[in-house]
Amino acid sequence: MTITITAFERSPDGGKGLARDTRVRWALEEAGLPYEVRLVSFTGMKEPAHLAVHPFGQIPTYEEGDLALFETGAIVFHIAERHPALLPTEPDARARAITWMFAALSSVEPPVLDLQTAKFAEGDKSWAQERMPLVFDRIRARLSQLADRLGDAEWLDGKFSAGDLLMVSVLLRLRMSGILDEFPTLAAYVARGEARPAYQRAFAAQLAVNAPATS
Ligand SMILES: N[C@@H](CCC(=O)N[C@@H](CS)C(=O)NCC(=O)O)C(=O)O
Repeated sequence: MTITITAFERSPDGGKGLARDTRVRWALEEAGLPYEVRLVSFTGMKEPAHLAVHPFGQIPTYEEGDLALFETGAIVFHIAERHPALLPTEPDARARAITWMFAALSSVEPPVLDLQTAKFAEGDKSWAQERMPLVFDRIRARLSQLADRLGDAEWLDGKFSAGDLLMVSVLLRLRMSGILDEFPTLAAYVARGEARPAYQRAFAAQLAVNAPATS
């Protein structure tokens, strides 16, 4: 059955791979599953046809036959459940990998996204600069804990899993801030994720859509 995901018609990041379709593309590439992409505009995302699949009017979505999913955590989990390349089959290792998926999205992504909110949604407020150190401190605190747990390991729990895929995807959003470089083991961890052939294919595919046109 054909898998169709949605992505921005033109991503605001101009092809840096930060839009969340990249993590779904990455999971599909790791699993070796072919997929098609339906591009949607910001207006189209808020129209009934897209809202029927994604109640919050966002990307990405995932459709396969009668199944329609939204939320990258659920989509990556759905892909990973059927592919040992992304989730170990041994029950305890599998449960730990799933724990890292939740950790990426519920414990690490919120402070990371707060930086984006502070810069882009609140940057013009009179109190924005005052709040910024707090935002950075919360990110540093979380990264420090994550770096402690990762130690010198290659991945978070044994072999690469969907937990690493989501964690690397979340951490990539910090690259432009420079804060990742304060944690060399995490920077190296992210670089290992980016070096995976499946990530490279996912990145290239989104770039082909989003790269600024050259004259
Ligand atoms: N928690 C959701 C977040 C989805 C999300 O924020 N998507 C962004 C693109 S990366 C979007 O569609 N933004 C446009 C909008 O919210 O109008 C997920 O992980 O799938």
